[in-house]
Amino acid sequence: MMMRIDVISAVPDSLISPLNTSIIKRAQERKKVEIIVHNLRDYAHDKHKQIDDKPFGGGPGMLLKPEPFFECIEKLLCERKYDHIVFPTPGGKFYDQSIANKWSLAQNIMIIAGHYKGIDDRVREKFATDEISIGMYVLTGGEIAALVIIDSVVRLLPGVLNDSESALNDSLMDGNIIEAPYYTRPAEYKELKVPDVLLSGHEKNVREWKAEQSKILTEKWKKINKLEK
Ligand code: 6GU
Repeated sequence: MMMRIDVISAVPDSLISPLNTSIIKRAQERKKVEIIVHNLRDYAHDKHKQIDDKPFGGGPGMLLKPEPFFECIEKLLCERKYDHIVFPTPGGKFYDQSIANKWSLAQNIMIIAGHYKGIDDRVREKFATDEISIGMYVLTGGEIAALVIIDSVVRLLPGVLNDSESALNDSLMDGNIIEAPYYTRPAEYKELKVPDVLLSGHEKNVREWKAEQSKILTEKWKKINKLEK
């Protein structure tokens, strides 16, 4: 069965073109995933189609109202079960490859893309099963986090990547190995040269060079990110 991902957003246009580009587009064409973007405004039923309102207790800015989210989410929950109802928020658990690996086994995922300080908290409280942050920085909304999650999950689905794009020897898989750099023609460009060993045709030397580079880059990566040592 094909995976289904529903995303609810007040700014659905921000999701459409990234999801219809490159490998994620191809994954949908190959029927490996169905991604459905829901416009929050379609669930506003008052005469002005209002989806935001002033926060109780004061403070700057507007909040997304609970009712359109509840309507949309409850409709989806009537139609199918969801393995994960994801709520992107700076306060959530840090997203990583092991979460992507787990979620790639799901049948149905829902992502509720609100805005920071922009969503009535009862939506999170009532529906979220997974609260996720994508890093230590502040974004204007959950949409970019939703795209990060979708991209990292969909590329793991069987039949999405071609052999040449294979996920098997990726950087940041469980061994935390950073790969050696890659080069293509021309062998020299603006005085910048491709390492000789890669031009040599000597398979064993190439293999050893890649392993050595991978080790050096992995150590450097650990150091700049203050991991162990
Ligand atoms: Cl998931 N959302 C927002 N708005 N900001 C973030 C984030 C999520 N993760 C890190 N910063």
